[in-house]
Amino acid sequence: MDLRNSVLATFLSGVLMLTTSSCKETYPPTNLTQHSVIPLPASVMATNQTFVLDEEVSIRVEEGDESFKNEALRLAEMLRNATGHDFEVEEADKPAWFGNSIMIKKAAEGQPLPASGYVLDIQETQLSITALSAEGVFYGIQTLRQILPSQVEKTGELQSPVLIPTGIIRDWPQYEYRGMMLDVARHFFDVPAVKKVIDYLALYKINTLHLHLSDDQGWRIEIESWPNLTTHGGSTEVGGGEGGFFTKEDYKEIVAYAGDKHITIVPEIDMPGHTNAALASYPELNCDGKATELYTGMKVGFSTLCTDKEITYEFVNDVVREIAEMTPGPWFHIGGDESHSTEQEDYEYFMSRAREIVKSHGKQMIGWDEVAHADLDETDVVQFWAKEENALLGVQKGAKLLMSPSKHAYIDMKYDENSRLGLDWAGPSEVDDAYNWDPVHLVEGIEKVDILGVEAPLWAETIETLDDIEYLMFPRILGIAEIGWTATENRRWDEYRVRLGQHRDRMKAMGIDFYESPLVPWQEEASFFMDIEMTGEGDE
Ligand code: TNX
Repeated sequence: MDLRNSVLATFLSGVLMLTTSSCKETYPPTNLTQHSVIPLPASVMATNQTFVLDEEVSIRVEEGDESFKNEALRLAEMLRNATGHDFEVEEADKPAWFGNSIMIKKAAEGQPLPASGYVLDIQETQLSITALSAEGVFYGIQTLRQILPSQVEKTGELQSPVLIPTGIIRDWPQYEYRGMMLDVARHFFDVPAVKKVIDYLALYKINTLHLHLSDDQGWRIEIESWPNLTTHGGSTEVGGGEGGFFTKEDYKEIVAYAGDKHITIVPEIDMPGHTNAALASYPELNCDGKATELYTGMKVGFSTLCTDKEITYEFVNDVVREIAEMTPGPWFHIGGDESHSTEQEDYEYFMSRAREIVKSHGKQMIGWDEVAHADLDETDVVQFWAKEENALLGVQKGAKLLMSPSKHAYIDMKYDENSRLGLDWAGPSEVDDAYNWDPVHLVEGIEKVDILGVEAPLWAETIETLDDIEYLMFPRILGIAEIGWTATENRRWDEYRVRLGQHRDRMKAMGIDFYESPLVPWQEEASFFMDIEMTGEGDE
């Protein structure tokens, strides 16, 4: 840290202030409220000065808490990758003597800040992220990341110094569960693809990834006590491709990778319907004792486990036990949708028993909304996708709701009739359809306290590659992220679409193949972070 740089920094902010006040037409003021952060933060206050982020910035974290230190290291690594400069993390609770500092701080207990909230306080010589938990710091870093130019998403392309507008962002989420579901059963997606999805979700503060691990067309998770599930049941997919599956090591790798980014994995084994891959792998799971053929079509509702055989419950117990053992998160999803070939009475009996099995392995059950007909209590979660009366019934039994209304939240739907991928039974679903809804107002009679959160399911009948995932996910997933995070009264489509339009360069920088919806005013990102050259050009 030398005096020269500190003087340069002070000089630069001086020049910036002069130019912004003297030639407003040429340069926008450094106004933090002109950010385009998604999801929209709870409050943003601008103080119209500049923090200079250059190679001399010292990243500091208070001694003592490893999880906070990890977040500081993460920030240093992000800046190192982007600029090529070697940022170090220092353990100190005071800013540096010379030069500017970024401080990662633990909020004092009793601060009026929710556990996963953060305060990003940008002053002229000091930028701090304060939170009660490492998760909160992580979200503060994601906000800072979006305030930086999109080159931050690339290796070695961020030119320093970067001028950051000063101000204070106080922010916290509305809902505890902000999720996406990836169907790896209809088509299989491998570990690198799932990790990419996790990377994407993290930037928008989504904290849950639900993996749909089994369906008629494929079983995708190794179960040691029932090995044919994957060797046979995992060997194909929609259209007849070769399928695939996660070994236990793969699954653990995904769980750990997600956990590092404060994302919880929710495993789903869909039952008693959507089970043809299992029924083809083990004859004893069928009522007639005969294995079915593998299935590579796109129909639903034709398969069922045999609900009155005891072996079925041994099977469910083994599967839930082996997966629960590898899953640190609190939830286990047991499907329960579209069991059209199971008698209603058998369905209710089966789902109630499967739920008990989930509980016996220390997890809370999630089920698609039909599960509301089984025994439920306040520890269970009903995932609303189709029937309002099921959502209400679930709430009457004390369960919480996870909102995935198919008309709005199903990101496997086509955007319009010309979309190159997607289904259309609940759509089409343009970017405004995916944004313009409120979890509380979908079902008459439910209240915010009944709702655990929101989730956007990406079913995979029509998608086969990471590019395909990106096309259906982006940009709709940003809207879902905002619905889960930002208070309804602060959300407006007209304002959101402009902010979203400014994410074009960032998505491109990340290499995302997104759908350029005609409803969004796509544009170059605004540069309230002017660099030196621009400041120079501003002189008249
Ligand atoms: C309905 S939504 C399903 C899935 C399909 C999806 C296609 C739900 C709980 N079940 O099995 O993949 O539609 O959009």
